[in-house]
Amino acid sequence: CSGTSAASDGPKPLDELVVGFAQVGAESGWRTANTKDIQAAFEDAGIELKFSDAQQKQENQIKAIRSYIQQQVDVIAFSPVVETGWDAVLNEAKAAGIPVVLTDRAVDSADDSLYVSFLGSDFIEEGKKAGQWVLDEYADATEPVKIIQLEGTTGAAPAIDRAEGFADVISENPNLEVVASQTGDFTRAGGKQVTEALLKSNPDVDLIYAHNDDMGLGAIEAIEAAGLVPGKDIKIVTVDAVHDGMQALADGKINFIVECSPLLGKQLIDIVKQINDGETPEKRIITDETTFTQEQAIEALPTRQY
Ligand code: GZL
Repeated sequence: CSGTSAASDGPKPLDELVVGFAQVGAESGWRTANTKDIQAAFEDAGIELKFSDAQQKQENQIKAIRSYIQQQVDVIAFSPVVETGWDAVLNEAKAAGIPVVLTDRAVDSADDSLYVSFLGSDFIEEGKKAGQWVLDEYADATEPVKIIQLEGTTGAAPAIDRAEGFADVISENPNLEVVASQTGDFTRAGGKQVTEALLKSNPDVDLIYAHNDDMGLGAIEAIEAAGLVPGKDIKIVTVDAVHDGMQALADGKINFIVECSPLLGKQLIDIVKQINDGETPEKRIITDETTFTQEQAIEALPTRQY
């Protein structure tokens, strides 16, 4: 029974619905929180979820989507590890009449009929919020402010957009200069390795902008191994606001975090129900999120869900 049955035979009982989800991997605290939230939401809704972990490899996600098409699931949802290379498999899902929902990350496809809805953050906005904090922090700087950027996975929407938003805002102050920018692949180990290398070639760096908390946490390890004090000798700004990042912020090792909510499960269930009821979900659903200073992290930590 393919996805078109909802349109032709009316809604299915929820306990007959099957959704295939192709997850990126388990590369960061954000990703594990996202997976847990999605699995819990399907559990609560009584809707069957077939789940795959692609270990951050696009070919594994494509394989998983093809297998969901073979199994004729009612809906396919996934977080594209990178923006490009999806048209072929998404056209196969379309030909099979199976609606596709993008969660978290975007595809760059020109044909937006290939997915029903895109649920996730505005990553450019996140980059701008990080840039604004840096602009404010160094508003009175008379000397050049040297910045290292730890990029997310090469080609991933959050990496591309967080870099774009950040660069856009800091360009307002010519003193602010990104002296080095390299991918740490959104992982703690990647953040540590890249920071170790870049500190050697840029020993006088003032600030590290990491596209996620995990790479920022790796940078903290590298900074401390170099005998420097994170948050003081080298300031750190990150994105996500997962528990370990918020703890480092509360401890003063990170200076500012832009939140990126992984809690997409309930909204994904709403989209699946709308599709099942033959309704048309909103094409773009942007998640609500905020930012945290040290004081706000100390305040928020005790009640954080993840
Ligand atoms: C953002 C998400 C990113 C997180 C990282 O929505 O795609 O991937 O910022 C995660 O922590 O690895």
